[in-house]
Amino acid sequence: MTERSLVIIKPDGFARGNTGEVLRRIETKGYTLVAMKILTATREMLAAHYAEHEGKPFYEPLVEFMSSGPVAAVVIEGDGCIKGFRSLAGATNPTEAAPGSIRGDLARDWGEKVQKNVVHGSDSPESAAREIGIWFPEL
Ligand code: DAT
Ligand code: MG
Repeated sequence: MTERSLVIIKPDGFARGNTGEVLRRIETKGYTLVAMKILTATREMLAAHYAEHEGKPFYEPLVEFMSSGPVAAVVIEGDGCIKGFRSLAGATNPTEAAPGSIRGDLARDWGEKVQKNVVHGSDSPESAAREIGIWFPEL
């Protein structure tokens, strides 16, 4: 079924100039770019986006990190793209992410309280709809 996913090139990836590389992998895979913007997220947006993680030890460092600089937010489209992008992204922990995946190739552990892993990708159709509403209310 054709679906959409929210992808974010996080502040670490954006600052290191990885946006083009991530977009290249998405396009090479065959997914379509539907909308894209560069912005610095507010704490309010991130509180909504990461509501499921509130109270966890990495929550505050995560919100701090995600609001620390510009990100590229992208809506992608294609059959199975939610699961497909999660596969392109690789495991959450960049040390465990397989070589060949975005996180496996472009990210590493820096010994901080939050794992900086270059990209976000929605994890279900429900999350995708909710997250696209936060980042692209105009869609
Ligand atoms: P994902 O981004 O793979 O969906 P998640 O939703 O569980 O992972 O967590 C959101 C982000 O928070 C994740 O990309 C990196 C950070 N994070 C998750 N678990 C962590 C942990 N145990 N320690 C440090 N940072 C963590
Ligand atoms: Mg997640």
